[in-house]
Amino acid sequence: MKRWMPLFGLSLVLGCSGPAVEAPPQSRHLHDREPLLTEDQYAEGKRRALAKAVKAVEGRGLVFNGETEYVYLSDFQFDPSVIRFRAGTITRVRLNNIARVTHYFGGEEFFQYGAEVVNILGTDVPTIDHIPVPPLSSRDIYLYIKDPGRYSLHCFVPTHQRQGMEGILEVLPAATSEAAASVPAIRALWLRASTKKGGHGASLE
Ligand SMILES: [Cu+2]
Repeated sequence: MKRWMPLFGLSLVLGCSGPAVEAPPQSRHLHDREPLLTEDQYAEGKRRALAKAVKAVEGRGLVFNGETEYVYLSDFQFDPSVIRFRAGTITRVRLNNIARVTHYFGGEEFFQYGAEVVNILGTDVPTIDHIPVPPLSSRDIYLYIKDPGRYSLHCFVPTHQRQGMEGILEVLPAATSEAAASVPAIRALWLRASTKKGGHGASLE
């Protein structure tokens, strides 16, 4: 047994440099633009969103009180392939992998600008750009939703993506006038974008 140990160590090293498609990717930052708000503003927004989304219930402890999106991962698609979120909320995403291989949920831009993982209610999700979902299993992730926009959703495995495992993660502007007023930068961006497309921004009033 002992004489196999160096070989085992070598295979670990080689494994890291080889085409290890199942390894979770590292977080990568694109720096195409600045986030819309400051770190303090995101922290304050997250604090308020958490206060709304997590409630203490007599006899049940903490329970989640927000929206849940259900996403099915299979060979090779996301269902639904377009998932919408509301800025300024904590949203639970229940990922169900119905395939016999690991698939991944996420995208670089989405996790740079659109959302941030928050580990609450017993979850332990790494802050990486693509979240692995093991075969035939489910996992919940809780996201603090940030900058509005349309972000690419894709599986981390390039061959899966090429076979159709991609979609859109769309972050809509904060919904209520109260929330919109609390994030003027987001509201202004939305109004500017809407005006360009033909003035639908008025519906926010
Ligand atoms: Cu996949």
